[in-house]
Amino acid sequence: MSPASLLSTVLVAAASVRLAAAASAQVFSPPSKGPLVQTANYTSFSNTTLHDHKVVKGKVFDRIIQVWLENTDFDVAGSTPIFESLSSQGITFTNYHGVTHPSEPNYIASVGGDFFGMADDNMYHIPSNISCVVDLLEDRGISWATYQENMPGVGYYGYGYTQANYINSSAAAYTYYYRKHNPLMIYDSVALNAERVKRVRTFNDFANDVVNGTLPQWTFITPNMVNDAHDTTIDFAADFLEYWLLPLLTDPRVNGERTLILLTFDENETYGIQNTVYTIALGTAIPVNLRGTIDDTVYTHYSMLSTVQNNWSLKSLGRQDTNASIASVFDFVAKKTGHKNTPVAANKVPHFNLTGVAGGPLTSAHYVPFSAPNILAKGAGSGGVHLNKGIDLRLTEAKLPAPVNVTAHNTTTPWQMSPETTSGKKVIPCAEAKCP
Ligand SMILES: *[C@@H]1O[C@H](CO)[C@@H](O)[C@H](O)[C@H]1NC(C)=O
Ligand SMILES: *[C@@H]1O[C@H](CO)[C@@H](O)[C@H](O)[C@H]1NC(C)=O
Ligand SMILES: *[C@@H]1O[C@H](CO)[C@@H](O)[C@H](O)[C@H]1NC(C)=O
Ligand SMILES: *[C@@H]1O[C@H](CO)[C@@H](O)[C@H](O)[C@H]1NC(C)=O
Ligand SMILES: *[C@@H]1O[C@H](CO)[C@@H](O)[C@H](O)[C@H]1NC(C)=O
Ligand SMILES: *[C@@H]1O[C@H](CO)[C@@H](O)[C@H](O)[C@H]1NC(C)=O
Ligand SMILES: *[C@@H]1O[C@H](CO)[C@@H](O)[C@H](O)[C@H]1NC(C)=O
Ligand SMILES: *[C@@H]1O[C@H](CO)[C@@H](O)[C@H](O)[C@H]1NC(C)=O
Ligand SMILES: *[C@@H]1O[C@H](CO)[C@@H](O)[C@H](O)[C@H]1NC(C)=O
Ligand SMILES: CC(=O)N[C@H]1CO[C@H](CO)[C@@H](O)[C@@H]1O
Ligand SMILES: CC(=O)N[C@H]1CO[C@H](CO)[C@@H](O)[C@@H]1O
Repeated sequence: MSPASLLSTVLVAAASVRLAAAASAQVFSPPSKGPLVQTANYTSFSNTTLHDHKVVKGKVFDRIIQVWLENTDFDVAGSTPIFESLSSQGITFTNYHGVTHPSEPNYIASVGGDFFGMADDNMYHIPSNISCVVDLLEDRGISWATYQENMPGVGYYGYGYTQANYINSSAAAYTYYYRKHNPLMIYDSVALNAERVKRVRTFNDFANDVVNGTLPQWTFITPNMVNDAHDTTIDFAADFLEYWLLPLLTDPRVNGERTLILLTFDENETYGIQNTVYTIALGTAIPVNLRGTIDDTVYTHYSMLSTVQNNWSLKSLGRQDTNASIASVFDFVAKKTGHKNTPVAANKVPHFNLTGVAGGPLTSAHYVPFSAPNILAKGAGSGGVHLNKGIDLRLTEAKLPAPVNVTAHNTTTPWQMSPETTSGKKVIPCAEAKCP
């Protein structure tokens, strides 16, 4: 079947799903006069900009912007007109996967190379000796930032933020921002570092940075809980993209030369099936002859890491970012850099619709301490495995103890913090050295 007819078959199949979901929807309303205009709907105004004027040239792109939407099945996104239109301007990845369920572990995996067993959306932190993409980027002097819509101020640490409902001022206050969608804030190496945390920014800061010409080379963008489709529908998110993304696509301060823009979803909405999410690679970095095409290479959120490593010859994290079968470099990049991906047969694609079965440091049911990165791993960049200060290389995967259910001892993993859940139950983390 030709790529085009394949896509339209997929689209027709999903139309009914969309209609069913639309009934009780909130209606999109723009939070500001435009994506580059500051607004009181975002709580604090920005009066600082970054000062990132240096551009470290990559092999294929000089800037990457990830925009993450929420919980939508592949077919549902694909049958929404704006996605069809964006697909015609870029490359649609038809075999791109979230790495587990629910949201938070997917976000932390995309910047840290693992979800560390996490199987819920609770409040966690990850110790400073565990590296993430920021360590790799700073190694090579590549500027970075994350922009979180409705986060109330730069480097806000809290679990969520509830404010006046800007869409309907007579409705109850609304929680537009959640930390679970702000992955870098969960890594202590960022959150507890006074310089780095200034790069965990709001959408008002985004406006200020773009207007001042200082949008960094690596950016991660999280729209708020209604605009990203989490609390709403794909049609709502489509209206948001029309308001926010479309004007930026024609703005050279955002989509300037050699810019790659990735529009993706954290996870598929239906847990009982494979976790494929609709992902489009857009931007001036996409070769003209590939616009409007489909790429069916097996990718995951780990591909976001391996592709960046490959482009800028970065070190790796020595985790799943170096697992060749699930961290393929985007094909249009690999073709130019000469990187060889490991092909995965259609019947060998792992199931990524996991629900709480993996052991790791961020799960109370199967708690295991953090392991050191695999220092022998070979990533898609050059150079070795990055090691943060304080990492104990003796703690290899093989030497870790068997998983323990610390819940049975009335504690949680040491890396969980209050609030444990929305039920407000108090959290008592076990002290790491003494965890059962
Ligand atoms: C806040 O959002 C509402 C809803 O879209 C809009 O009517 C209002 O103009 C916005 N406020 C500002 C200052 O942009
Ligand atoms: C800058 O913004 C911060 C946060 O909104 C505010 O606390 C501070 O007073 C502002 N400073 C100036 C000079 O406006
Ligand atoms: C994701 O969800 C959709 C439901 O629309 C389902 O048809 C699909 O099989 C799931 N996974 C893939 C492969 O998109
Ligand atoms: C706004 O919220 C109020 C209070 O919940 C509700 O009665 C009203 O229907 C809402 N308006 C719209 C346009 O949804
Ligand atoms: C994951 O998806 C596969 C393929 O659709 C299905 O067979 C399996 O039962 C699903 N697993 C879970 C935990 O839902
Ligand atoms: C690589 O990923 C596959 C699929 O998730 C997994 O089965 C395998 O254990 C991983 N390999 C390593 C070395 O972690
Ligand atoms: C990471 O640091 C913590 C202290 O914050 C320590 O307990 C742990 O053993 C270290 N883990 C590794 C893998 O180095
Ligand atoms: C862990 O312990 C809790 C409390 O005893 C229990 O409810 C839960 O089923 C256990 N989980 C696993 C995976 O053993
Ligand atoms: C955990 O708490 C329950 C209920 O308070 C109690 O019955 C149980 O003995 C406690 N378990 C441990 C290991 O302390
Ligand atoms: C901190 C800073 O330089 N901000 C500037 C960003 O751009 C706007 C509009 O040009 C200026 O008003 C700010 O001073
Ligand atoms: C071939 C090429 O452009 N390589 C560049 C990739 O990125 C690094 C930055 O880490 C540059 O130093 C290389 O020159």
